[in-house]
This record gives sequence, C-alpha cells and structure tokens, in this order.
Amino acid sequence: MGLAVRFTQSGQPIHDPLSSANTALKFSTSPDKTGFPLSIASETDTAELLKSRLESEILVLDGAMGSMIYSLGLTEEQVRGERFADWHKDLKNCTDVVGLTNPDAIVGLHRQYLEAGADIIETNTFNASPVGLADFELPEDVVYEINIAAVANAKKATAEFTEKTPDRPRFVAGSMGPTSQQTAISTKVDDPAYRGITFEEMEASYYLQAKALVVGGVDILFPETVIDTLNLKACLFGIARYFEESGNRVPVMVSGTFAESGATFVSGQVIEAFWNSISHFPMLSVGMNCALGPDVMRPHIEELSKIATPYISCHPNAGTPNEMGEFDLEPEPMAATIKEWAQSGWLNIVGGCCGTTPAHIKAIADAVRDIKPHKPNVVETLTRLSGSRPLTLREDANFLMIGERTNVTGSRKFARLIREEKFEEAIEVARDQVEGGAAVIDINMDDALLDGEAAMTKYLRLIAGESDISSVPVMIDSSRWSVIEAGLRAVQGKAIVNSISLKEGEEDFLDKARIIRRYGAATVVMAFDEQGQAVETDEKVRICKRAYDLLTQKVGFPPEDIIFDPNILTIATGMEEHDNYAVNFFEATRQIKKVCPGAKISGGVSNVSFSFRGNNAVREAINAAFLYHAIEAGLDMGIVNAGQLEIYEEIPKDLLLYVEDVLLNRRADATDRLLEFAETVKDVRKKGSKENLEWREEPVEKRLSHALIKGIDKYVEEDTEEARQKYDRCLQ
Ligand code: THG
Repeated sequence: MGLAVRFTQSGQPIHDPLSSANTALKFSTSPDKTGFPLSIASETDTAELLKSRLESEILVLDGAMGSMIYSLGLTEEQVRGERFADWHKDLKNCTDVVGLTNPDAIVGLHRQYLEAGADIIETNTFNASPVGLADFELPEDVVYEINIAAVANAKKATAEFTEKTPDRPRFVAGSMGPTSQQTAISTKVDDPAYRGITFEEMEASYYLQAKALVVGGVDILFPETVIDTLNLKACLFGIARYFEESGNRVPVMVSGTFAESGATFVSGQVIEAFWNSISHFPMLSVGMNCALGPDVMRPHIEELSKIATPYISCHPNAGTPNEMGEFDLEPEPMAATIKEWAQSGWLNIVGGCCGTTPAHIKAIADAVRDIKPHKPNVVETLTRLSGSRPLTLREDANFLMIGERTNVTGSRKFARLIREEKFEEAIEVARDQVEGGAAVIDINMDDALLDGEAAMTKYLRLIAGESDISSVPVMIDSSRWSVIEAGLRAVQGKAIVNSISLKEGEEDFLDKARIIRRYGAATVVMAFDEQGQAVETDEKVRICKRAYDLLTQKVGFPPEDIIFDPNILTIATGMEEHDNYAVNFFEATRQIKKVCPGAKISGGVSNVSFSFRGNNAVREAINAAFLYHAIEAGLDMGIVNAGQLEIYEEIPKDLLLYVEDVLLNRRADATDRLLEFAETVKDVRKKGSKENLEWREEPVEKRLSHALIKGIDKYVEEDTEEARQKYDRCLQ
C-alpha cells in the first residue's frame, strides 16, 4: 500500500480535553499506573447506569450505517459540502466525513435506529482514524474533528430519546473499525515479512481516535469488526494509554469478526486464542459481528459465551451475501435466530451489521425483550497463553516444553542461519522444535553482530505465516528491553516475556511489568535483584516473593501470568560451591510454589549440564535426571531441546547413579566419579548414537510408547499392525 502517513505520538487535538464540555468524565483522583483501568468503567453516572441495565436486560445495538448513508444518495458535491469543495481527493466513499458536512442527515439515521428500539447507537466513525482515512489524505486535525462531530450527532439523537423516557437512557458507542491495514499478516504475496503498517503507527492512530471520541463525549468505546488481533491489541494499548494519560475512562466493548472456520477473519486465530490475547484488558463486553450471518455464527458465539468473562455482544450480518452480494435475510427470521441464542443464555447486547435495517433492529428488539441476559462467566484462574491456538496450563497439566533452539546464543546453527539471513532454514529450526513437542518456542536474537530488534521482528513475522509454528505461543527472550518490546509488537497471540528482574531496582521492574501487562503478555521473572543472581535457596525464595508481592500488589499482575525462574546453574564444574546448585533449585521451586500461589516455575534446563559440553550422552542424562527431580519439586515448564530429551526411566542405571550423586549432592567425590565414568559412556554412546535400536528388542507395547514419547514414526506401521493382531479389538 505504501501509505505515506505519519503520526505524532498524541495527534493534534482541536479540542483541549481539559476544557471540553465532557467534564463529568474527569477523575477526581489521579489515575492508577497499572497500565490499565482497574475497573471496566469510569465513575460516571452513565457508565453505572449502563452496567446496572446490563445486569437485568439485554440491550439492543443499532444496525448497518454505511448502507443507510449510501441510500441517502448524496452526490460527490453534497458529501464534500462547502468545506471540502476543493479537496484534492474524491470523498464520495468517505462516509465518515458526512457527519461533518451533512450532520442532520446522520442524526436522522440515528433517530431511525433509536425509534426501532436501539439502546446503544454507534457513531459514524468506523474509518475515522488517521490510518482508516489515509486514502483520503485528510490531515489529523480533520480526522479528530470528524470524530467530535460524529459524537455530537449521535448524542443529539440519543438526547431526544432519553428526554422522552428518562428511565431508559440511550447510549453512544464510539465505533472504531479495523482499517484496511494489517499488522498481524503480510499483505504482499511475495514478502511474508512485509507489514503494511507498524504496531506503533496503528497504536498512535487508535490513540488519536479514542481521544477524540472520549473528548467528544461517547459513553462507550467500541473497537469492532476486528479481523486482526494485533491491530486490536494496538487499539487497546492506545486506549489504555489515553485513559492513563488523561484520567478519563469509559467502558470498552470489543467485537471480533470470524470466518466460517471460527478463526479471526484475516489473522486466523481461533476464538479462545483470540480471547486469551485480549483478556488482560478489563472490557465491558466482547462479542462478534460481521462476516457471518446468524446461521454460521451460531457455534462460534456459543463458544465465546462459554469462555469469555465480560458481557457478550453479537451483531451479525443479515445472512450470508447472495450471488449479487446482497444480504437478504429478512428481519423476522434473523430475529428468531437471535432470540433462540438469547434464550440459551448467551447474550447481553444484540444488534445488526451489514445488510441490517431499522426493521431488523425493531424485530430483534421485540424478540429479546423480557429474555434474561447472559450471566458473565467466572472462570478458573489458570495460565492461559496463545498463538493462533490457545494454550491453557491446567492443574493436572504435564510438564510443558519450551523449545530452546531458536536462540542465537543457544545454537551455533541457528546463529549462523540468522547472521547469514537464511531465514527459510531458520524457520525450520522452529518447526523442528514444535514437531519435537515444544508447546512454546523461546526466541533469542541477542548477538552483538545482529540488529536484535530487526531480527526479532522479522523472525516473528515470518513464523506468523507458518500455520504449524504460529499455533504455539512464543517466549520472547532477550536481555535488552527494546528487543522484548519489538517482539511484543509483532505477535498477535498471548506471549511470554523472558525476562524481567529486580536487577535494576523496583521502579524499573514495575515500569516494565506495567508495559508487559498492557501488551497482554505473561512474564518470566528471574531470581535476580540489585545484589545480583540468587544462588542460595533462601535468596531465590526471598527475591521471588518480593517480586511477587510487588507485581500483584502494585501492578495488579495476575499471579498466573508470573513465571519464576529460580536460576538453573551449572553443576559438576569442579568448584565446590557449585555442588548444591541443583538441590538449591529443587528446594527453591518447592518453597516458591508455596509462598507465591498461582505463579509458575520455569528454567533453562540445558544450563545445568554445560560442564559436559561435548559429551551429549552424559549431558542428556543429566538434563533428564534434573528434569525428573525438578518436576517432582513443582517445575511447570522448562526451556529444553525439544525432541532430544532423554527419558528418565531409560537412563542406564549405572550412569543414573553417578548423575544423581552429583545432582543431589550425595557425596563429595560425586563429580570426579561422574567424570571418570563419563569417559566410558562417551565411547559406548558414540557408536550407538547413530541409531540406538536397543528399544526395538522390547515388547510391542513398550516400543509403541517409546516411539510416541520420542516422536519416532519410522516403525509405527509395523508396530501398530503387530499390536492390532495381538489384541481382540482395535480400541484395546
Ligand atoms: N532462563 C531463562 N531463559 C534462558 C535461560 C535460562 N534462555 C537461554 C537459556 N537459559 C536457555 N536456552 C538454552 C539454549 C541452548 C543451550 C542451553 C540453554 C545449549 N546449547 C548448546 C551448548 O551451548 O552447548 C549449543 C549446541 C549447538 O550449538 O548446537 O546448551 O536459564 N529464563
């Protein structure tokens, strides 16, 4: 697209928020610095009214606006009005400007929907952001003014109706559309790393629109028709930033647009993954609109209503477009479908999108009157992450593997590929990790010879286009904050930051945590403070507990989004003071789990065996035995070489004895004995390591389980066939 739009950080408002008529929104107290509003709504009377009505009834939203404006039949001249008579771009398709040049026409349309029974009407601002209106080359101050005018039009109409029925006030929601730009996917077929726009540009654009809408006086902000979750995250980031900077707050409704498959319309994220990506933002409602007629939307809205915690909204199209591209679902059948969903207890706010008219809204309003609204879900507090698919760590979850190989400091091969810009091959490293069982991949670009921010951004964008890799959440690993933030701006899913710590003191720690929260990510917290890295058990526990209290009490960081890393340090180095490192880790893990309820524990597992570099057989045995004990102590996840993990039960008993003597610090000469024994293991393993087929001697059940755990598919057909013949029924 190459849109030459540039935005100032805050935009240049034509109204000063402080002097605006909208003073009711001002907070009397200074805003918290959580990176978020702590409550979903401002302390305004309207917000309270809105919430109280939602408790007892289903509220009705208006219907399509664009088609109504086109049906007015305004000419190019009429759309331009006097003000834009000489504008160098055609404005006929700029429906948003009509509110400025023909305000009465827009007020008239709003009236029709209010007459039909709408409780909430949307401002005519679907495209009215700098990015959304870029094609028309209107300057930012005009974009700002369009929003102000649009709110005034909507409020004029609602005021008339609220005056008539004061016990039933009508509300104005500021519509914020998706724009034509994508941050989550490439819009150039030959360049998968291309993005039409950056996260920062998107955020600044939505910031300006949110500010204009709130200053104009909306009751609600409504990012809707979301087809790209990263755009939405930028939008919510911009809204949160505006709320914090101004002290103003209004409730926020969010509505996504999903394809028939149930994935976000262009960025391909399934519903639960979408919800996990945005659930950090305390919104009034989440819902679905556009793309689908009610028939196809049914299972998707049902799913959303079962997993999301806010109120649920839904405003589908009037059916799927026919061959002529028209929406021909009539008001009555559409209302009947929505009524059935409402009766099923799924909905709080209903309305219509493309193809709907005041007649549809009237039918819907009549249909849902007196039906009990959906009761917001209370869900289990679990660590919930996402790529394009959700990842939930349930209480009984198995140990979660985080792939370590996509790390320029952890793999010579990966480092070479990135340095030589062989990105296609570098993507295969991630794929191997996922195929090897990694449920998350750790990505690190910390190399002095690399532009870390650029490499992180490019790599994340590239894997976003690989459906098997992008299905898993990413762990953004860097010791440089700017690289972490570059990573956060490139992922639509709910990621994990790796890592923050108290190394630079409390203020720096809390600032970063707030920003992470605003991006909606979880975070690894290293057991590190102003004095350095924690080595002893009590230091590890003390630092983690201190970090936990700070995060939960000062930032409102959810415990389940905190992942402590109590430092896996290298053992068997020959230095006596390292002998208890593994034991300290196990013990600290136990204690941290007790004193920091809800938090998870992780670590870089391969670190523990660095001293056996060059002897993979022994390294793998140490890693596997370490994992066995760490998991027993409560380790929830770990950064490992996925696909290469040895199985504890399969470590030769003699080797295991020497390894555990070292790990558990059972005797003073443990390291010497392991070193001596390692010499013999090295040779034996080297010969057999090409393809150690000892396991093929086992009975078929054992072989199948070995192949499953190791991901070996070579013998699967013959083994399953043998098993099938052995048993009476396949299921057995
Ligand atoms: N905690 C947290 N993050 C971390 C670590 C940690 N990130 C990085 C690291 N530690 C975990 N990742 C790795 C990756 C690779 C190796 C070890 C840890 C490794 N690599 C081989 C080696 O150095 O011998 C490389 C071999 C090769 O080049 O192929 O062992 O602790 N939060």
